[in-house]
This record gives sequence, C-alpha cells and structure tokens, in this order.
Amino acid sequence: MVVSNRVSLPDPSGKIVAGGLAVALKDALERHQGLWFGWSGRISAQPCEEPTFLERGAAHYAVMDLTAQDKQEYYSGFANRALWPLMHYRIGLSEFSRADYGGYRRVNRAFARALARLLKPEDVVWVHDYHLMPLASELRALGAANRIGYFHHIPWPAPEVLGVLPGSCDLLRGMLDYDLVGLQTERDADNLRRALIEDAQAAPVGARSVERGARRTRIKAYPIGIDFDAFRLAAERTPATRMVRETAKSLAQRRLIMSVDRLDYSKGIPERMEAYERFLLANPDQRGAVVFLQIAPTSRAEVPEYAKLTRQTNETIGRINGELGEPDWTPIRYVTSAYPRAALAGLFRMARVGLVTPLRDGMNLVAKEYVAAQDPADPGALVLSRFAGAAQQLPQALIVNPNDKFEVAEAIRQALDMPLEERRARWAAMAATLRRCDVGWWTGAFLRDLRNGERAPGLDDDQRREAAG
Ligand code: GDG
Repeated sequence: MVVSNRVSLPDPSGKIVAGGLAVALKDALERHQGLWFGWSGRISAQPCEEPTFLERGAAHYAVMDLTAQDKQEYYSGFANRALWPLMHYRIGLSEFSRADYGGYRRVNRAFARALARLLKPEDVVWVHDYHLMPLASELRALGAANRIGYFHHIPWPAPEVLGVLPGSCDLLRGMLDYDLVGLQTERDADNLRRALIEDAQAAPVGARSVERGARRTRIKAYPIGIDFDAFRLAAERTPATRMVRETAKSLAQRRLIMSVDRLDYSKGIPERMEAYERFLLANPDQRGAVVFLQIAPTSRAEVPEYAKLTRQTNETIGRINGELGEPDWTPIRYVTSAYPRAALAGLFRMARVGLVTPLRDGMNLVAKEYVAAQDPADPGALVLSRFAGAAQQLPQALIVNPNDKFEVAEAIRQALDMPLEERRARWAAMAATLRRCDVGWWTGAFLRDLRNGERAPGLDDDQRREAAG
C-alpha cells in the first residue's frame, strides 16, 4: 500500500505521464498487487470519508477529495508554509499557525480512517513525504499492527533547526510509530536519529535503530535514483523531434548552459542568475558565445512566498538581459511552462553545461537526469550544489557552494573549458553510480528492508558504499 499526498494517475490508456518516481511506484505496486492511496487533487464541498477506487491496468488507486479548508490548512499551510521552509533550513520563511497544524492533523486522521478500513493484516504500508508524517500514529491509534515505512524526500535538518517549530516534538514522536524511516542521505539520517534521541526520549539501539517503549524504528539512507536507461533512451531519440531541432537551430553554434527546476526558493534560481551574470562580466569573450536556458514550471502559486520569488526571478532575469543582452543575443532564455519529459531529455543532451545549484535539496533528480541524457562520446559537464543530496553520490561533478556567485561563475568557466577526456572520465564514473543505484534499486532496497523488518541485517558496509556511490 503506497500512500502519498498526490497520486500520479496514469491516463486512461495506462500510460504514465508523470516522472520516474510514479513509474517506479507503479511497477512496485503491480508486482506486489498493491494500491496507491492519496489526495485526488480535487476539492469537494463536504469532507469526504470514502475514497474513490480506480483501476488502470494491473494497478489500483484509491483517492480522496479535500475541502478548500483542508487544502489551505494541511497542504498550503502547514506542509508548505511551515514544514517545507524549515526542512530546507529557511527558518525565517517558516510560518507556523495553530489552525494550519490542526488541519494537517485532521487530514492525516481522515486519511488514516479511510486507509484502516482497506488494510489487511499482511499489508505493508509505504508512506511518502512530509505531508503525511503523523500517518503511522493515526493508523496505530486505530489498531493497525502492519509494517509501516516512511520515506522523506526532502532534507531532514539539524535538530536545532526543526526544534524551532511549535509541536516539533509531537511530530518527532510520531516518527517512532514507523518501523522503518528512509532518508536521502546519511546526513539526513543522522539528523533524525539525533533529534529522536535528544528531543523525543528515544534510546539508540545499535547504529541504525532507536527505541521508545515497545516500539523500535530503523532509520536508514536510501538515495532515490532515476530510471537511468529510460531517460538515456528518451534523450537519444528526441533530437529527432521538431522542438529539439528548432532549439538547436536557434542556438546557432552557441554553447548551451541549462537548468530545470520547479520555481521554488530552495532551488536558488535568482542566486544562479547572479552567478551567471558574474560569469559573463568576468569572461567578456563568452558574451554572445553561450546561451543559458532556465526552465522553471510555476509551483505552489497560492503560497505567498512563491509569488514573491516569481517577482524576484522576473526582475533579476529582466535586468541581466537588459544590461548584458545585444539586439541579436539574449543571455538568458526563461520559460515557466512545463515540457514533456522527452523534450527535457533531448535538451539536456544538447546542453554543454548542466547547472544544478539548489540552496538545499533532498536529492535533486534533475542532476541525475542531466547525466543520464549525455552522449557518452561527448558528454557535457555537471555543476552541482554541495547542498543537494545528489552531491554525496556524484563527487565527480564540479561541486560548488551556490551562495558564492564567484565560485559558481568560476565553475561555469571550468565546465565550458573542460577537455573531452576529463568530461568522459567524470561522466563515466557518475553514470556507473546512477545505473547501479537506479530507481528500481531504491524501491527494492526500501521494500525489502520494510518487509524483512527486524530480521534483516542493517545496511552492511558494501551496501553503504554502494548507496554512497
Ligand atoms: C522532491 C525533493 C527529491 C521539472 N520540470 C519539468 C519536469 N520536471 C521534473 C524533473 C524531475 C522532477 O520534476 C523534479 O525533481 P527534483 O528532484 O529535481 O525536485 P523536487 O520536485 O523538489 O522533488 C527532491 C525528489 O523529491 C525525489 O525524492 O530529489 O530533493 O525536493 O524529474 O525532470 N518534468 C517535465 N516537464 C518539466 O517542465 N516533464
């Protein structure tokens, strides 16, 4: 049983339109004859108590509607205005409201009630992400004795940071109702373990588990992967599509630097623009010789901080294009609509530099997709923030501090100048890691540990080395 805030429904033909995670989870669900439960994305006037059931191919889905108040308090409010910024170390942006927290708990309770009615004793439950942290506690309160696991897709900050949030001890204690908690990196896992011991009175058991009362919870890192070969194939095929061909033509031999992000303040988009400006100022020979393409689909537009980020990004890009552009050259091409995955893959393959500089990111799949899309014979170079979880697995990227625009500007120059042999060697090492730890490895490792429970050995040294690349 997979539970997440939003359910990625395939279209009626059974074709998945969303990304790699949706594909991986759908495969796992089909293999284990599972069910995917979550919010339908729809708003209804009355609180809904019963899910709607859907079938697409061999996969089964159960979705619930939310009321406008639920969405406001649970999703936009507590999850995205209080938890998201804090988990990304942005204490100043975190807005706590008791009403929002009440709504968050209410929706988790409603989900648990509906889910508990569907659960059979042998079912294994895999909960995803910060919207649903208290779900295990709510299920346990209803008597569920199933194995329940949780994966946290975003960073887990140091205990001192999370401790700022009113009610954080409540949330922490709720984590102890899971049998297994998965995080993106060892650092996130250490932060959670420390918080549970220091702030939730749990006792350490061995290196990876904690215990409180009768409950034992294992905490481990499972860096999420991508479907490497599917993305590589898409990148190989799309140069044939019109959009990718036209983009290549429009570049007129200029080298492409490229970024793709949800328009989110954790992604460091205005900071990246300023680093690119610094690069152009420091390297006048590159003016007119490169183009920077930023694709940034609008996200969470109903949350005020995102409207502010939109304005700030528009202003920064407008200023740089105005000050440094020429009648026949625009330094930054900026688009806020979403593109098909295959088109992204084709554009990545064309880009000489992948610029992935989030201020903080749980993993960052775009960095991995950029690597997968490259031509092994002539790969581009990846510039990667040290604050993305992906940096732990990809030390062969040019690792930068995204807050230092001089350092990022220098890395752009180094990426553009990198000799072919060096690009090939760095790429081959990154590709080997990403192939080995792909999304199938990720779902398999988590589910195996969750099913095997206490009987499974912890991550042994070989597995840990594998996970860390
Ligand atoms: C969270 C964590 C963690 C983006 N624009 C378009 C598009 N995308 C796709 C990308 C990529 C996905 O969306 C974004 O994934 P990220 O990992 O980069 O970031 P978040 O959305 O913040 O995801 C993150 C992740 O969960 C998984 O655990 O890595 O740290 O924050 O796949 O390609 N896809 C399409 N059109 C677009 O315009 N089709």
